[in-house]
Amino acid sequence: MKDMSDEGMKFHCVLVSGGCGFIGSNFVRWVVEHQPDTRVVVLDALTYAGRLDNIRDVLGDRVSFVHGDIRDAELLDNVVPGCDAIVHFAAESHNDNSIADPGPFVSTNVTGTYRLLEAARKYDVRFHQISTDEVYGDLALDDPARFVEGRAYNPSSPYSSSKAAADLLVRAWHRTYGVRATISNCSNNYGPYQHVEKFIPRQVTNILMGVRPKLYGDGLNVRDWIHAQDHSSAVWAVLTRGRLGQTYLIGADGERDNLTVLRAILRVMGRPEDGFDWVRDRPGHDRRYAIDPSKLRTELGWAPVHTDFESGLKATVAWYESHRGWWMPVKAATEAKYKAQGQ
Ligand code: NAD
Ligand code: TDX
Repeated sequence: MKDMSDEGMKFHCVLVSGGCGFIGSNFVRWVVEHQPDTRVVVLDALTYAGRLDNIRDVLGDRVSFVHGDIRDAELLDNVVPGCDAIVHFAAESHNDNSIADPGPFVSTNVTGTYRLLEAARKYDVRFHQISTDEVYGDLALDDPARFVEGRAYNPSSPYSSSKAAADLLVRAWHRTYGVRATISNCSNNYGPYQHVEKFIPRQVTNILMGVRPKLYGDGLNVRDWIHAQDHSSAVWAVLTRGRLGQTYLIGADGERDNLTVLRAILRVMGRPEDGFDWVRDRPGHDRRYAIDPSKLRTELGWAPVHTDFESGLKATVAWYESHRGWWMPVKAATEAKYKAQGQ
């Protein structure tokens, strides 16, 4: 089934939960491109955030698709034994949605992770948990600290607390049952295929539709941006070479406040830098996230490729400009939700 080489563990078949979402689909494409000996089975419920179109170009001999829910234990009995690793992306992922309606977050992120862990235990399959830096809560703007692996969990939102709960289940299943598990906690991703509910695609598509971008609160909240392809290469490094039972933080030294990012988008798109609206702040809005990726870099030798944020942003803007048919059908409903929230 699996063996070791200088490059680490080899996996012949990886089950990717949530592989039709933003980061999951980027990861599937990354594996197809960089790991010729690995097959991928995508398991996805195709919620509002998941689309088969996101992986249609790579479906075939090496990538297959199973339409189903990670909470369905019977389905997992059929799908999990065929693979030697699970990379678990599936989640409800948007903070604003979690504030409006936390139920699906507890159900998919906590119960769903529990079901997958039980399947990994039953069939002795390697398990990698995709998590977020938000489990650590936030930092003050003037705090010189960045998040490190040993920091105590202190999540703020229903979304981040459900991810924190899931991470704790992973740790317990490793320690108690010996499930061969690792966790990675990554910072904010950007790139193609991100849903228009998220910050960068929302602003880019607003501008493309002639609508003014919307900035929450005072715009000074800081996020630590990383390209989804760099997240993918880091996940592969942890999956194949990470120490079992360990957590690895993934970040690319990309701290920027929201106002700076929005002005960069406006500049790249040839609009005046003050051409946006200030809107109601997010309740409980985390002030700053910042990742210290030293462990990943020194222990696993990982480094990001997309180190120039402005050029990554330009390419992302170009992707949304040339994929109107991808985002247009969901734009109006997304904005209607925001409007109802005063955002
Ligand atoms: P996304 O919302 O774009 O995609 C989530 C995918 O999961 C969708 O394809 C959806 O259909 C699927 N899904 C949801 N519920 C499911 C269920 N019950 N069963 C099966 N499939 C289900 O999310 P994303 O932004 O790509 O995030 C992916 C993962 O990465 C999440 O676990 C998230 O917490 C984590 N993460 C995201 C970021 C970020 O910046 N977006 C940063 C760090 C970590
Ligand atoms: O219209 C907006 N205006 C605005 O100012 C939106 C949608 C967001 N914002 C702000 C809120 C945040 O400070 O921009 C920042 C980024 O917002 P989101 O894209 O919603 O991301 P965030 O809440 O930081 O969470 C993201 O990164 C961590 C992902 O959605 C999570 O899945 C991941 O875990």
